[in-house]
Amino acid sequence: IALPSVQRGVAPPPPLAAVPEINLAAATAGDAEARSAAARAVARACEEHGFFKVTGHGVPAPLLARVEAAAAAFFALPQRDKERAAATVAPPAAAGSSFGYASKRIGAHGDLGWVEYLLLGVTAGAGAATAPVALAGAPMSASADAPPCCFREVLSEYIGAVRGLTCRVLELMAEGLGLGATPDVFTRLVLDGESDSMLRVNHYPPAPRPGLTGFGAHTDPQIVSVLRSNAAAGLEISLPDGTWAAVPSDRDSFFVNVGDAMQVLTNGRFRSVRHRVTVSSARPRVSLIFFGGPPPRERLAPLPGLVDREGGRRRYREFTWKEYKTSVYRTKLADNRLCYFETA
Ligand code: GA4
Repeated sequence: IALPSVQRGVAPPPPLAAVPEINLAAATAGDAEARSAAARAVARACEEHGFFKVTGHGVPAPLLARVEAAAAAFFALPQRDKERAAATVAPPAAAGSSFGYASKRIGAHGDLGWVEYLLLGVTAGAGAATAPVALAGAPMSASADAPPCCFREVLSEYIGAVRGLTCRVLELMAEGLGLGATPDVFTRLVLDGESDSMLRVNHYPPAPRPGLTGFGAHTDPQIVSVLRSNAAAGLEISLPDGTWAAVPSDRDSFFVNVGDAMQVLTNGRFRSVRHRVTVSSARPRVSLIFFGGPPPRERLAPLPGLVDREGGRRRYREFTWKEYKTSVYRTKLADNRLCYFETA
């Protein structure tokens, strides 16, 4: 496989001056005033950047350490073992998704990155944020004595925790939008038994030369994405003026991206943020991203309460998540996928 495109001679973007930051512990344990201030801050970050950082998240540090170690152990396996693990995965839960292990190839239309990854479907665990989750696409066991013997279990535990965190963030988003009367307007989609949510485990090996594209610029199709990485840098976001900013890594925090579906539901008020990963670091980057997605049958359209405030102009037509996914899997990574769903 040819190397992904290199941004030769281009200076790395400057670090994001002020990463919007939300302390979830302070927002949820504090008084009503602290909570509504946090909800407003979340809404502002989603409007301006479509991106913010979450501290005080409550996901135990030992769990983060275990999942990171298990991921590193999996990616350290011989290539043939990783590929064998990919061949033994459960069938994809949602049409269009490509679950399992892959190296360098992203999607089905020729996108390449300096990355290897596991893509897993989160297929069950309806009802409560704490309900156990099942995985589609997780390696059963790469080899008898290899570390992934417990990989599934630790990933399930991690997903349970990160999904709970995602729901608390989604509740703050609803409140920040003035939808406090229906706090579950977004969480119900992610907690649905048929929710098309996913976990992506990325490993960016040290780059053979600096400035290599690990994961090219794109927006995430889902409602929201919640990322955690080790201390290696690489994540960059596109600012409203089109320039890029590097996001300093922080292994003690989570980063939240607004996705395309959320941009639609909010009638464009929240921005689906373009982002990418550049591998310049000498040390490997490991990141885990939980993508909160709706059930395939779910009809998505701008929420009436938000359209009214804009004089009734609906910026997107109604479509099902299944329809959107089908469309997404026809596009290349960098493409604008929402334009086909805009109203005239
Ligand atoms: C980007 C966000 C998620 O990682 C993902 C990606 C998916 C894939 O890797 O299979 C896509 C990409 C993502 C958007 C456009 C299509 C589909 C690769 C690609 C070229 C799992 C997702 O849902 O969309």
